[in-house]
Amino acid sequence: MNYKSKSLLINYVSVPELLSCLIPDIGLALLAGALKKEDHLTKILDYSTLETIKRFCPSKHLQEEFREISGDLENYFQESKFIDSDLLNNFDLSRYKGLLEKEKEEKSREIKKIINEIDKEIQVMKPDFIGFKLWSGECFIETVEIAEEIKKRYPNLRIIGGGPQVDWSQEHIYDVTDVFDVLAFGDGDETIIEVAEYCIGERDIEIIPNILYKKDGKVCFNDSRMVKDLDKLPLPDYSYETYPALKANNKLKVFMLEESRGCPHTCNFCIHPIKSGDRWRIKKPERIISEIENIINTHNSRYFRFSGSNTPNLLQTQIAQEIIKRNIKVRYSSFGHINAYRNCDYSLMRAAGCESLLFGLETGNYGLQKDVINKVIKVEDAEKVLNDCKRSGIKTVVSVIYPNPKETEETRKETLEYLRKIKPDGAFICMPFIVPRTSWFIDSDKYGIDIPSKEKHIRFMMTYHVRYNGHPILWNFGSHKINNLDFRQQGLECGRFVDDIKKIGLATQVTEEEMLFASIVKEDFMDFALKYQRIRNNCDMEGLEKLITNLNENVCNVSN
Ligand code: B12
Ligand code: SF4
Repeated sequence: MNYKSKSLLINYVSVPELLSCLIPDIGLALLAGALKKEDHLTKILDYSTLETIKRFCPSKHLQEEFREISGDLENYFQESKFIDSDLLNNFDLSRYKGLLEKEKEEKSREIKKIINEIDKEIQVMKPDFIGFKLWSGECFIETVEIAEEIKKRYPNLRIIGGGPQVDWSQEHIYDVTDVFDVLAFGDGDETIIEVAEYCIGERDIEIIPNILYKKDGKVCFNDSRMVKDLDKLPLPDYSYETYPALKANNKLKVFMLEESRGCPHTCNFCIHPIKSGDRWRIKKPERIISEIENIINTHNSRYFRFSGSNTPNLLQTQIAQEIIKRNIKVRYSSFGHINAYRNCDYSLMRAAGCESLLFGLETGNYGLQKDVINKVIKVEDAEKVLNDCKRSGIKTVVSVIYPNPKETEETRKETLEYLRKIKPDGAFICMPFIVPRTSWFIDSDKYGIDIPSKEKHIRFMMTYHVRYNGHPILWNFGSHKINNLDFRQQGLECGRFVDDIKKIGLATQVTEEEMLFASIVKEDFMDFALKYQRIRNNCDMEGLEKLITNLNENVCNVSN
């Protein structure tokens, strides 16, 4: 077969921390589907795998050193224990940072090997371009390191970056590196075809939508364009030929299911409507079901997580109706919005296989909801939705930001009271992220967010690494202040709030997808989450392989 172009698409996330990082990457699978449909050859090299976790596992000696100083702080969230204030106040931060440096040295040896592996792929395929998915966190710096070395070895090979980091940071990526010939933001499905044509000299760069690039030292932005009809998109390509990491148990065989893009709400902290549009674009339920059937037929998996940030309630109902009509046995989890979900038919959704839902609350205080978050959710509405879910057997997680800008002792108490009243199965507490291009970033002064240098803050957000399971004191530090609290104090406050959540008897830091994973092996979700944490903290690679194998062996089963 004569292909128009050849490419490698790379997903590198450094050390995949969450179990959900092993879910196959729908973004790259979609790009591969689009390329293949137009006769462009492509292959996905996904390093977010079990193999990568194993190869980045710190040496025994380093593991012991970490354990010695972090102790209980490492698996703080899911344990029901509380952290002694002496441990926090006396925490040896500089020694901890020293250990992180040592960890970096160990990792850099593996990164060199990864570069050589990519090099071998290049020699075999001789691609016209390489596309990197760019995330934020330490993985961004490492991806840049990989891309720069590849560029050094193959100066004429075009290197493209795309994905969430570009949505956040846009032209600021060029302050860090010039390695990317093109950066793609927003929807990539149509852009990737035009980028491929550009890379083989068949399209002018000026007319490709959703990209930025450098010309004569200046950054040029092209127009943005969203995919109008999601139903017309090719199916994501999860074939072993295109996506070899899916072989064996290197990835988790739970799949993302794209039902919608965009969100009509404009919460002040959220990038989603900026990236994907401030109105919903939805797929027809029949099309969604055909994607489900495709996964069942090719990978024998019946477990899905919807990828939309705010799945419309009507679509939820229609998907459930269609699943029941066709008698397809599946389990799935999704995000939802309490205000829109007040009258959902939860019994129907449960009967269709809905296992768990995550609702963004952010705060229980009306003033903060209105002035800081821009999402007002009445306690009685939340109570009704969560009770309805409970009665139907659907588990719920509510996410809360703490400390919010303008947070006070009073608002803190109100949020706790609110949570006590609505009793979700889990509460997920996040520190506030001040994401570039959002209202919290642009109008920071209005919210009492003190960002000494916006340039520096963007740089910080590019590499910000959340250690999801460790106490926030272990997270890396920005220079911005919220309510006059520096970053370390925000971390301590967040930890104090998590302690209070535990005291009111709620499970913390468990996600709706972990609830879905636990249902595959019919375990209590908290036991499952804790087991995963212990395995990771003990670097028990055998245990991890067993856990993933067990999940993958059971994704074909759905029982009541
Ligand atoms: C579902 C989800 C996940 C799933 C991902 C499942 C999967 N592997 O596909 C899970 C739970 C694993 C996950 C994990 C993480 N996530 Co997440 N996630 C999301 C969420 C809710 C939806 C993403 C999605 O599926 N979108 C739909 C698909 C189709 O879009 P897409 O993947 O972005 O790809 C499109 C474009 O971006 C573009 N594109 C993507 N890559 C490339 C590459 C090239 C070359 C080109 C041209 C185009 C292109 O084309 C694609 C098709 O249109 C978003 C929030 C949101 N609604 O966007 C956060 C979000 C993307 N996640 C975020 C983060 C930080 C993470 C983590 C890094 C967290 C962590 N520190 O561990 C991890 C790492 C991811 C990993 N693979 O290991 C951030 C991204 C921030 C950033 N700037 O990087 C977001 C925006 C949430 C937030 N905090 O605001 N995530
Ligand atoms: S937080 Fe949720 S509801 Fe608010 S804008 Fe983002 S996606 Fe929409």
